[in-house]
Amino acid sequence: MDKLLLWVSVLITLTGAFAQTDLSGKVLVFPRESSRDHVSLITQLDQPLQNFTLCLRAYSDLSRPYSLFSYSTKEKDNELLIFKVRTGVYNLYIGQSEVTFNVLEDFPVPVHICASWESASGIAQFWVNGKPAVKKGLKRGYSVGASPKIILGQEQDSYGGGFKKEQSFVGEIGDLYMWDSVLSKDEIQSTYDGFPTSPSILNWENLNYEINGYVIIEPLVWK
Ligand SMILES: *[C@@H]1O[C@H](CO)[C@@H](O)[C@H](O)[C@H]1NC(C)=O
Ligand SMILES: [Ca+2]
Repeated sequence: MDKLLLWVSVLITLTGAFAQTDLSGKVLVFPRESSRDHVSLITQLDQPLQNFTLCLRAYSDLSRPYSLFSYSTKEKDNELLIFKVRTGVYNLYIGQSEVTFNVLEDFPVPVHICASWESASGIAQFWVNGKPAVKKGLKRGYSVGASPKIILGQEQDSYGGGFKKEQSFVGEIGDLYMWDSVLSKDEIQSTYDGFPTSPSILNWENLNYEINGYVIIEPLVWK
């Protein structure tokens, strides 16, 4: 590689690594169905996770199944996946296993979703609009793998790829936060109210991301 090219690629790498953006009051709009459009969320996660909580807001009028949050590792494509099956039915995958949560939900309305999991007990919790679904359990003693590819807008069937149009997300996503601990009921409530407590893995107010294809940042108008 010639010197100029090398410097340009170093610069792009540095810019990519340190571009932290405050997206508060904004959403990512996925305006069309495709097998390509997506957003990669970049985070330093070099240790496996024993506990986590993930929260986000979403607004979609899709009635088919779709991915809300796709976290894959080199070993497992569904290492951590939130997949909406249909109105009122969500699947949470950990390490390729899944549990189903049934919630009371209208269609189409904006939702605030939180999912948490604790390795020691295997207990998974799912909250929709601040209300808890029945607790489930899976993958007790497991650790969620490190160095993930985290993708919004598409469901990964391989590390950073393997997208299917029929599982893509069309709609708006905002206020995404992820912690390396299980949040309490009060912490879930304050996140739902718009006051998240110090997220450690992903922070919508300080987000490192990369847009691929047709995804637009717009004001949040439905909260
Ligand atoms: C995960 O949660 C368990 C139980 O709450 C706790 O004992 C453990 O220290 C936590 N692990 C990490 C790495 O924070
Ligand atoms: Ca998959």
